[in-house]
Amino acid sequence: MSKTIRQPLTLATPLNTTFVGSRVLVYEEVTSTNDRALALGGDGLVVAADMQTAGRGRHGRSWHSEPGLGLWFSVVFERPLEGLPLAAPLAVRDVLKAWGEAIVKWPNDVLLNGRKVCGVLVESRRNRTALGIGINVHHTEDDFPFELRDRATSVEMASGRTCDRRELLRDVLVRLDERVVQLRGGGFAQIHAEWSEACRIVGRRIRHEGIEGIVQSVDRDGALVVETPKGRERILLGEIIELDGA
Ligand code: BT5
Repeated sequence: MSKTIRQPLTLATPLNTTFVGSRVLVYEEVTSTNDRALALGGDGLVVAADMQTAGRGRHGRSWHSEPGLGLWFSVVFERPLEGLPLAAPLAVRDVLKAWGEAIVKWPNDVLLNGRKVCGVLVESRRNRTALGIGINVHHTEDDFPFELRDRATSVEMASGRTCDRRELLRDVLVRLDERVVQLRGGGFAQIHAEWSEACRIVGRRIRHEGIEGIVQSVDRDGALVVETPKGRERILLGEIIELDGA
């Protein structure tokens, strides 16, 4: 298993952004970049780390953060901003298009060539929000734990090309900044529509906790509105199984 940190994580060039990256702090090790971001605060602050000892996903799941092999970072927002969990995967997808077939998977994963390459975790404490993004970059299959090997990929695995983490971080922060500017300028509806389209989930038959139905729409919180034999259900959390390829 490769444990070598290939190149220290810094930014490739200064950021020319409006909001994201007002400061950028890079740590060798943190528990979770979201923890550090929420503790420090500062609108637009980016906290990145080579290593997370307790990287996490949603609902208490863990996020595998092999040291030095990925981008593990968080952005701080000091005011609530509706639409962040939708805007972030779109920004990552737009950058990763250059590295393979990048698609957004409901609710906020990004897949590269059909496997998960990125996860997004938005957490808030009072008015402060941390937008956490994890992107696998240098991993080979052996760098993932056994149970993830058939579901996860990295930018280099998917593309077969060498990727500079520093450049990828810069590209993602720049794209993210554009999306944040769009959201702050009243662009929620547009981002919601784009994200909803990108998830390709409307019209599909799904199963969730024993209930089956057809997805009618995705509401403003990102929840699926599903028509089931027992009426309309709203699914915001948990795993869904897609039952057809429509
Ligand atoms: C996510 O949760 O996908 C959100 C992951 C967010 C990670 C970032 S890293 C920076 C910041 N700091 C943190 O502590 N977190 C954020 P969820 O949808 O719940 O998916 C978690 C599931 O993805 C796990 O249960 C595994 O099945 C799978 N998984 C874990 N690590 C993975 C990895 N590195 N690549 C692909 N899949 C992974």
